[in-house]
Amino acid sequence: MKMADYKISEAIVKGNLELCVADTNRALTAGVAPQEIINNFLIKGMEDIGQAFQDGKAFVPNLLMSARAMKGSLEILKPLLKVDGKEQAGQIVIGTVKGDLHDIGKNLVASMLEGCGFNVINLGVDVSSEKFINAVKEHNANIICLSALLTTTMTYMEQVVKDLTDAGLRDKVKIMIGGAPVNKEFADKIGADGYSDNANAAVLLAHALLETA
Ligand code: B12
Repeated sequence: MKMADYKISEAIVKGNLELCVADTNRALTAGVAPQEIINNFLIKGMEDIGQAFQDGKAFVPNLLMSARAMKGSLEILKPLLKVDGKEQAGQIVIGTVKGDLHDIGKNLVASMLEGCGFNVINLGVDVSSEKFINAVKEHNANIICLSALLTTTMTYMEQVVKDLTDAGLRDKVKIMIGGAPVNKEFADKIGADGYSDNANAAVLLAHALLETA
């Protein structure tokens, strides 16, 4: 069976949960690695539907259906990604910043991190700086992940960095940011430790930051 024979990405683009789940199981049975399914099919499917949306060929309900299909597949893969017998890779607090309700990408990042051995505390959307800080303290987090999809809310990330510093926590926690409007320059400008534009790279970044921590 060739990789191209699996219709997982297409199922995501079409928002077809049943096909997505069935083909994920088919690929697993044939011995395709879970990580490979995520990298080659899930991320590609979400990228394709995102592009279709940008081009005006898909609409918000399509995106939500796609995310639902992608999640169906991810639920099957997540337990298989768990690192057996090893210690948790780290404690991560993640959330979409205050004023922002976008959570599809953030949840994708959270699931990938969780699947790759991190203990993830997902605070949801519209998360205030205070809530982030309390969660970092409560869970003794080594990484905090901030997501924003709006140019009007990305600026709040700077506030979170500042408040973490004022709370004396800046040296204890690495800060990762992401979301469509942010980039490396912005991450550097606000004093974050890293940025990535996709869920897969977010996992690599988290590992890299903790090894150097
Ligand atoms: C779906 C969507 C919605 C849904 C959100 C549903 C949900 N549950 O998330 C709904 C309909 C609710 C919505 C509402 C609004 N939206 Co909207 N929305 C989108 C849309 C179409 C897709 C976003 C998405 O899910 N992409 C797919 C995911 C997989 O990609 P992603 O989020 O970028 O995440 C990836 C990376 O960025 C990265 N990543 C993300 N977070 C993080 C975090 C970390 C730490 C790391 C390392 C990486 C990382 O990894 C992810 C996975 O690969 C975008 C358009 C677009 N193309 O981005 C507009 C968009 C973001 N929305 C926009 C707007 C304006 C709004 C509204 C203000 C519209 C309105 N007038 O009501 C409201 C705001 C509501 C609010 N207060 O938040 C604008 C923003 C413009 C701007 N520059 O500020 C966009 C760009 C559309 C546009 N072209 O105008 N929206």
